[in-house]
Amino acid sequence: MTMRINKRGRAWTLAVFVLVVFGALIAFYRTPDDSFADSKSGLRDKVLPGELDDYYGFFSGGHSGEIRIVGIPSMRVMKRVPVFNLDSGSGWGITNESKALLKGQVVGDTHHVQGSYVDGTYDGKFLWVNDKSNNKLARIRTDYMEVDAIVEIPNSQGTHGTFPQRYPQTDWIITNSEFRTPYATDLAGMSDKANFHGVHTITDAHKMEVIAQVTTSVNLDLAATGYRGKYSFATSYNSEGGVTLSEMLAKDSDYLVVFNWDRIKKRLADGNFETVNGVKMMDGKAGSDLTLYIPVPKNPHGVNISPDGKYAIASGKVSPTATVVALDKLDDAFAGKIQPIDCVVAQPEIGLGPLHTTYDGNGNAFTSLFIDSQIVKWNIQAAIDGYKKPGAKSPVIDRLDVHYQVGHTMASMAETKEADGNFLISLNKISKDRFLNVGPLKPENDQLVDISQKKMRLIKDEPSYIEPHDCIIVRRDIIEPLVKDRVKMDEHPNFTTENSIERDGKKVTVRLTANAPVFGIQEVAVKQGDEVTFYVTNNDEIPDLTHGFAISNYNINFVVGPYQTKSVTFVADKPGLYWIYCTNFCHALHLEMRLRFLVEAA
Ligand code: CUK
Ligand code: CUA
Ligand code: CA
Repeated sequence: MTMRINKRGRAWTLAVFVLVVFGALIAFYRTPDDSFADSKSGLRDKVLPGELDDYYGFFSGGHSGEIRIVGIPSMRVMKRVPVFNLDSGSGWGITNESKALLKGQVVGDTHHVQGSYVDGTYDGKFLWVNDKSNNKLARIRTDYMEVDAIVEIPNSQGTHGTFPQRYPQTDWIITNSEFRTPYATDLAGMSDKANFHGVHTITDAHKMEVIAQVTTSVNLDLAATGYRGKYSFATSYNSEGGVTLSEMLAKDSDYLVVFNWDRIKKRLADGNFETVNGVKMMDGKAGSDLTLYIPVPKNPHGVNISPDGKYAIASGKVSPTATVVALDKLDDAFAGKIQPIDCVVAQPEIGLGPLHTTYDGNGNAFTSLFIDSQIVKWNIQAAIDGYKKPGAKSPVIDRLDVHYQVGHTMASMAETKEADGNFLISLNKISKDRFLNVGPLKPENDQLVDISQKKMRLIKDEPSYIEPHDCIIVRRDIIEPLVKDRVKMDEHPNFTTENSIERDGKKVTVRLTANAPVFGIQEVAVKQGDEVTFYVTNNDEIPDLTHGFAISNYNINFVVGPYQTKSVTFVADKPGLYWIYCTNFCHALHLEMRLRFLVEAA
């Protein structure tokens, strides 16, 4: 009997021992990305049903042509804002108002969303985003979260990097042309690579008109502006002036190009420029007093300014380094007192495929490593202290595996002087095994990371539709008070509170109110071949009460928000009766909200 109890006791002890050891091993091998537990830092990383997020994330949508508004930390997509694309959900690209901005465009490639600044931080009023495919820049007003202006950037292809002026406020926006092109249109001119140029374009942020362009012989890729309103920046990976991959990789070093705004302004004031295709053009090629060419190792990609305004950090891409440029040396370099290379104050080795750098506001940089699939956290001052000191300690503090192949990374408020070091987004190009298989085209993986502690902690995986390149993370208190529930009704010159049908020859104009659950007119009769314009005003003031307007078989479908007016013009070319109906579920009698459109055969 005693024997058996002892045996049983020993078995229990052994079992408990094995469990403890196992538990300890599991705890030991738990990498930060296994941890979905609550933050130890006190950072709120969960948003429960009914709660609101702390930040607005504005994400570019890549070749979907749109931008997206994402709540952070929940990563919930709140809204897709169509920009350069056609959007059936809102009717962007269908209505006269959006067509006037799009000018026939139905595709776009948005890479970089940026916000408007006052004194080095966001004022929350506007966003800008580039279109790399059709060389345009769009502005979004944040009160309605709609595009209100689009400007074409002439003489530029691969219009890629874009950044607003940060100080004293956003009056200028710069854009870079990644693809060098010639002005010539004859075969000999287009074939001569010596004619190819990059352009750094300055656009008036208020008027949305191009002010001037500075040309370079090298290509210009990512963009940044300083915190003093004096300089803008472009990385160049094609200092070779090559047109093939091998040519563009020939040299070991390319450039960070710096543009001097005081000197550009003086040239404008003096009339010291050429006019090319209607644009004031200045030569900023090597040797020009407008530009400074700082050598950086092999085919650099991103350039980001630290929130204290002291440093520009260019990521090496083909080189495993980040290059730290001290901005307080630029004045001397432009004055010829020091060489461009003397502005480089550190060049730490950080890992393979550095693309973009973001900041926590505490002196640390976080760089995305495309090839290593990591975010690497490193200390800027440590890198400067160890520069060119053999045996110096690595400035790297932490590495976080991300899944997989990260492009941009962005921390909360990191592109402002108010960088707060709370959250970081890793925009990963490949999601591979992280989500259900949905066919050959997989989602991207946008990962949310807690950077409030020494070690980074992965909080969340979020699949996303193609293909956010970049984002900014803006504190809620900056944006939320500006966002409106309804538009100003008289903002549209043809808003209507009355209903009418007018005919002028073959032109028919219908003014139509929409009040849940009725349209103000029940029947509109026209003749085949008439040119018909509908102005539709939503007269409901209740927030969120949106009406739709679709004409059966006429390829017309759009929505109008509270107090909003939109219009559409088309030729009534198909005879018959076509029901016009509300597409947006607005009322218990939403389905009954419709009218007859009669087209009498010619
Ligand atoms: S580029 Cu895409 S990952 Cu267009 Cu900002 Cu670097
Ligand atoms: Cu109006 Cu549905
Ligand atoms: Ca190169």
